Amino acid sequence: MRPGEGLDPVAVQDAARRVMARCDALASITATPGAIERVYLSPEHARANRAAAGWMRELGMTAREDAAGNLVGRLDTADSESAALLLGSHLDTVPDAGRYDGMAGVLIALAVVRLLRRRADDGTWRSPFPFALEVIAFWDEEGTRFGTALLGSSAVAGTWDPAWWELTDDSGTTLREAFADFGLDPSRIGDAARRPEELRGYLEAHIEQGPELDRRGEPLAVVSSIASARRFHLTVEGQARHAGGTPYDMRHDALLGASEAALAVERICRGEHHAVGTVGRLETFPGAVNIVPGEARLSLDLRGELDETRDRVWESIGKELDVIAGRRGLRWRAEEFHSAPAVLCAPLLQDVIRAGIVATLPAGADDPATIYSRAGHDGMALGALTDIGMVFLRNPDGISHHPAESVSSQDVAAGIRALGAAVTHLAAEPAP
Ligand code: HGY
Ligand code: MN
Ligand code: MN
Repeated sequence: MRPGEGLDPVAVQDAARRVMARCDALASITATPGAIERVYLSPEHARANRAAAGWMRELGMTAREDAAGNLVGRLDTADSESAALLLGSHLDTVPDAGRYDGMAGVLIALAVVRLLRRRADDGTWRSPFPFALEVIAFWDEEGTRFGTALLGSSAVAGTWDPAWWELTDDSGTTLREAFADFGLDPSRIGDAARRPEELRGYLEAHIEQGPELDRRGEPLAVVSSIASARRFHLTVEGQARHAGGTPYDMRHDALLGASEAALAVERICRGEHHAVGTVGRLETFPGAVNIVPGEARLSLDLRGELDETRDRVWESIGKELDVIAGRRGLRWRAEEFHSAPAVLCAPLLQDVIRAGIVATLPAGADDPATIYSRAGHDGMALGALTDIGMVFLRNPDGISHHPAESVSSQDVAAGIRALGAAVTHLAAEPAP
């Protein structure tokens, strides 16, 4: 089968409709009626895994939950010991999420398996390639429950940090307790780790979560790299005082200091082409209407195309915080709770993704765009284990981490064809 051929257009459209319908089905598995929220080691995690495991088994795949709660489906070749090409994305969400961030990638991967699998003589379904096909549904890509992101993919990459066991969620439940409540054994976390020789690589389809493809009027793009990330809890300390009796020249207002800091983050990052900083959460204490805020706690999500861009911006923000604190008689401190380096998508996997997208385009069309991902993805963790590649799907208006997040069935069909063709191209490459 020539790359990109063999995928019957009617079957692809049918597969795209199934992806959209199953994104809707997964959207109904939520902790928050009327919104989408599915966090790590929750009852919704278990329900989503059960649904996806059923979809894997109906394709003739085996399906198992690994020691970190990720769901792993496998379609063997004739040799059950062969290395596997890993496809997938994540099924956990941010609060009040859209229904395609992560979910579309897992379901597009299953659609590709459905379209590429072949019946063996004994009637079982097999991977027709020199590698098995695995589909993984990672958990805790977002870090919504415990703050630190990429927990599930870090377990698979073998980079689990034992310090994470003491992370707590908003109710004070530790990650260790949540593991046990979910039915997982913390002492077996190492069993989730895969060995490099087991894998041929990792390919993920994901909505762009930005406006570039929409602005270009193109359905798909090759991803060159995934931006680096650092996340902080910032605390600004001033002095709580009477809101009426305290003249301004005696105030050390933590909220105003934090507000200047948030504006400084925007100003400094706007000055850098490939860095972005966001204050997503701000709380004041004691938080009464008639008390000057004595303390402000804010989150900072910092990203850069390159680690050094991100770190340079963090240094500038720190200097600016010193100036603000000095002027207002405040103190500030930072606690970093997540850090992930930028990860390059492997050149070979960029090439097969590009060839896969080209296979979906009319003859003579321009080459597809190659863009870096400003959003984080599980590939940031998996890059420590194996080669990673990504294909982006157009995300109208770029809105994501919001219920208005969308993707068209047509672009999902294009994504299925492109990922399928990329897998076929990779199979034609000599094994490493
Ligand atoms: O936050 C991110 O960039 C990703 O969606 N987890
Ligand atoms: Mn996300
Ligand atoms: Mn995502």
